[in-house]
Amino acid sequence: MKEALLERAKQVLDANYQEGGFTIPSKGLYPFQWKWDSGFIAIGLAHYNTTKAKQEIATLLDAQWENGFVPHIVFHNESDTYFPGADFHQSHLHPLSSKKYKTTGMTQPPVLGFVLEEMLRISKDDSDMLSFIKAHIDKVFANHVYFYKNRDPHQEGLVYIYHNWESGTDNSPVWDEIWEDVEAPEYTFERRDTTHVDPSQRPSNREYNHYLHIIEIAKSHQYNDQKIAAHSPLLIQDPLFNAMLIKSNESLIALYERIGNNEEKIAYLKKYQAKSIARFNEKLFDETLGAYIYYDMRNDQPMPYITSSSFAPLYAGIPNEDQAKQLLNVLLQKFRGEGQYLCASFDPTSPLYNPKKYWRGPIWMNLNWILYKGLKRYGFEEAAAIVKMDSISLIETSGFYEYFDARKELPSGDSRAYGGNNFSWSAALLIDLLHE
Ligand code: 2M8
Repeated sequence: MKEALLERAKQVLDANYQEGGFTIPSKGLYPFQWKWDSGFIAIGLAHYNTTKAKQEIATLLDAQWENGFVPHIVFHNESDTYFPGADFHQSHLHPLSSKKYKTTGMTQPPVLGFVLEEMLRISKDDSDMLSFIKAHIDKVFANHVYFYKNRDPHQEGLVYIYHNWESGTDNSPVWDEIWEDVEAPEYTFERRDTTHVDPSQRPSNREYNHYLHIIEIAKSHQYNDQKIAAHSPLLIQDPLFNAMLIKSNESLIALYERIGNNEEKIAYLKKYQAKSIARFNEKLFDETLGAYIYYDMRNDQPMPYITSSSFAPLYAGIPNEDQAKQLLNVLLQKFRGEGQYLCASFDPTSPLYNPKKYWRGPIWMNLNWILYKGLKRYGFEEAAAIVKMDSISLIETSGFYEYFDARKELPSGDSRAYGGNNFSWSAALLIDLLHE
């Protein structure tokens, strides 16, 4: 059974592999290279094809900008199955953007540091993987320096995102209150995502107007970070994004220590690591909710929502023992409750929860993988086993979909899995979970 599932997962990844040396998330729906998708994909590939795993990361880093920025999409090829494409984003507006590839001018959660460490773990520390890491780690380090230099205007150790697409959790209900205060123009555009997936499972046109509006603002400032920080209506310290940066800092420190002769970089990372963790706990932990939340820098106020991102700090070792226990309680009570698989992407007890719509409720395998690792880190073995079991059985019974309904009992006729099929990170992370 396990072998057959592994084989199917490899087939999904291999079918999504492209000649340019990267893997698309899903045919038709996402026809380019995405930043954090590539990170998760490389973890799966490392289990059976280290050449491709290394190539996945090398290709992504090849599109790094001269200022250390790593974009969220690399447009290696032309495709008219996706909107907005390279012509809309116009990354060339930024003077330091990649001269080799067209990309977007926004980024995604900084997963690459821990991805490198995972690749080394999976490849059983082989010297070939270590030489690959030696050759690429400075680019990832430069990406962290970019974040601390350009995305942390108050020098807090917490970085901002300026677009909901940077969070990776695109249409989370968390962003609703931002849109309420913004007058986005009605653009004329042709959605392509809704030709691949039922529109009821995707963001609305109104939301797309907001997404495009922020890009237009960023473009009007040539993607200049300082100007974006001054003008973007969305300016958020996101718990997932910052937890990924902190986890990746930790991995870079461990890898540099292993490589040796990198004392200055280690000292830099350690300085930010201590500051970031302290500020994260001070600013983003909500004592009343017992969970990590978001901070709206534009309106200078906390955003008290619990999402699957609220648990990501466990993976980065951010919470103390007491905070970790509070998180576990919230997870088991609100997210598992009586009849839910783990882990819904948005608080199932909230009126804003929608079990079928994209990042407004369904389960996502990358967040489940981060949660599983985090629970293990704190010794919450039972809860970790539930997350692992739920993840495997959802894929086994429904297929390698993009997202899954968390409700154990579904209304008759409802399907369990949605979005793109043969979705790469669902396959890649299942491979990793099956090897655990
Ligand atoms: C989704 O986002 C893209 C925009 O980046 C889209 O909806 O067009 C998100 O789920 C994101 O997290 C993911 O990286 C991307 C590709 O899988 O799709």
